[in-house]
Amino acid sequence: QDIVRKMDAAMTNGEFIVYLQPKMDLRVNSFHGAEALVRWNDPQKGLISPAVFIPIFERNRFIVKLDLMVFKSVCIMLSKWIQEGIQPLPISVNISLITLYHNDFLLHLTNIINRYQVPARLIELELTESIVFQNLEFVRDILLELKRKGFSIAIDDFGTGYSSLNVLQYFPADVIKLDRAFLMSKSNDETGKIVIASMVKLARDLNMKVVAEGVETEAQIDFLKQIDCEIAQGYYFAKPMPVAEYESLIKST
Ligand code: G
Ligand code: G
Ligand code: MN
Ligand code: NA
Repeated sequence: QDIVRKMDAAMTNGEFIVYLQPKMDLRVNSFHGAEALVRWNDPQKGLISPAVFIPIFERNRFIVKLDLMVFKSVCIMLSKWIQEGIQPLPISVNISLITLYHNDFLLHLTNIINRYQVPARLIELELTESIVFQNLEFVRDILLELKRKGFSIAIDDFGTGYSSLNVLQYFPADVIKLDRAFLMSKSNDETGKIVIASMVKLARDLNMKVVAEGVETEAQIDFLKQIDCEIAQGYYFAKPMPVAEYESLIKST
């Protein structure tokens, strides 16, 4: 448990930093909100990508603390914007399956939003698609409870796993996020385009929003607009950036 003590120290030292990546509303060509993505600023190694440390933290369960820290940072940010009279756009937070299963998860979230007086509707919780294959009913109940509290639910990495369309029917999601690999593999040929277009239509018919992830090219944007996909996120618009940079970006528009 030496490593966990080291992680605790890193957290106390403020080594975990929240970046934001904007999401764009393609219909009106304006900001739709942002996704919070954590980075580890290690004093020796510099900025470390979550792709490296999240899997480790999922194994040693430090992820529960980290997800809650990110959630709290986002609440502090939103509450500051509200106090400054800035109309805040929603922010999404990634929640690992381990965190979702933690006994006091709901209690912690409720305590934090109450403490910072943040309306739950400004927060979207992103859960990766694979969660939906384990303990179906248990997960569904938690999601329903989160929705009752006002949070939005997004299914992240959609299209990567073995998701069936059943997932969309059974899980009370508000948003599906089409995985970047899915967009890349499908948007280049006619059959792939039909698959994406049908998925977007299905989601819309089920009253869900669709966010296309990993959008890098103008051609992808044109295609997404053509099939009425409303929201896009990706390097084409902006990479994940420090909070101050995001603030000045949204203030300048
Ligand atoms: O930021 P980047 O694109 O490198 O993120 C890599 C992966 O890490 C993504 O799958 C993302 O969902 C995950 N990730 C980023 N921040 C968090 C976080 O705060 N909590 C969890 N559980 N996952 C995160
Ligand atoms: O799993 P999740 O969707 O949370 O992962 C988000 C990850 O995708 C982050 O690591 C982020 O930096 C990365 N990302 C975001 N936009 C793009 C993009 O346009 N291209 C590529 N290659 N990666 C992206
Ligand atoms: Mn995500
Ligand atoms: Na994704």
